[in-house]
Amino acid sequence: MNDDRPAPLHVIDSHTAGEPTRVVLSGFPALGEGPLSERAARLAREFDRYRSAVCNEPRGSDPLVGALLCPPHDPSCRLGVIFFNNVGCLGMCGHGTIGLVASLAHLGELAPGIVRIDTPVGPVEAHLSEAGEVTIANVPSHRTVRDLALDLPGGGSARGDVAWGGNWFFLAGETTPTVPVELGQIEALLDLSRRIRSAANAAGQPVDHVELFGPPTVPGAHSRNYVLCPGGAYDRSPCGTGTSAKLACLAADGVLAEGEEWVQESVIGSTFRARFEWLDRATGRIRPYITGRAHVTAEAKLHLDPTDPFCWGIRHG
Ligand code: PYC
Repeated sequence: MNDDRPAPLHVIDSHTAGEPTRVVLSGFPALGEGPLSERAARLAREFDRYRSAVCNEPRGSDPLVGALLCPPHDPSCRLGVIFFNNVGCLGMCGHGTIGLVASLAHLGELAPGIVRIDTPVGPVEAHLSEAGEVTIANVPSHRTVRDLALDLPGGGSARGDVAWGGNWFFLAGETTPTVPVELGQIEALLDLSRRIRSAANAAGQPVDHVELFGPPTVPGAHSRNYVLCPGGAYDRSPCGTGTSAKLACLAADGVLAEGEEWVQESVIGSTFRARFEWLDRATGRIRPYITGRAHVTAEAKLHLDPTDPFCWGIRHG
């Protein structure tokens, strides 16, 4: 055994409504103390290769979200977590929080009940039911721009809202071209959503995710979405932070009442149940509640062999 070999990373994998999460339980370099936002910045500055080793091929895949378990900074929290993906760190991750709670329950480290979790964008609360469902009380969410018109690079246009749900979203209404939110249209959805994100960023909007909508196909669902993630993958789940941003827009438009249920279907046909409570009607700030279920798929040690040319993952860009 080579003595220079970094310690293996102990991970547990799950999927939430089809979207994968890999919780890193141990082996990651220590990020020190302080707010999780500062620790995420340190991760990106000094240990980005570990993020890539966890999420990118050959060990990971484009849609995979890593969840580094760490001590909380906020004293009201029992756990801390930093989420990351194939290209960098995320603020919050709804499906990832559901995956984290289900994974810790699987390991016998969490019992049904409420757990507060610190994240780089503020604390969230998760409730694990006896039946294994997880409900997240997400960070305060709000819409910042209504009905923004965008001319897209390469032609076409889009109108939609910009909202915060723990990450920044452009939620498209009308688009030209119009692409059906169907699995058979993934390439066209990817092309359209990438061009929307470029146009939103060029217009000075801090958008990292793009959400397109279509009619639901699952009984009881209100809408079906397609969500472009920062690294070019699409979310297999209905996206917890994206559904939070959607709730903020529905609340601001007066289309959904406080406490009323919204069932969001994903492009693969999985669902989250959602509702909100008002935090401040004047500024449009809401507290979103997102309910879903995760299933554990694997527990593993990731080996980091410095003689492996792809030890630190096949990087994007
Ligand atoms: O569920 O919030 C979410 C999420 C963000 C990126 C992928 N999933």
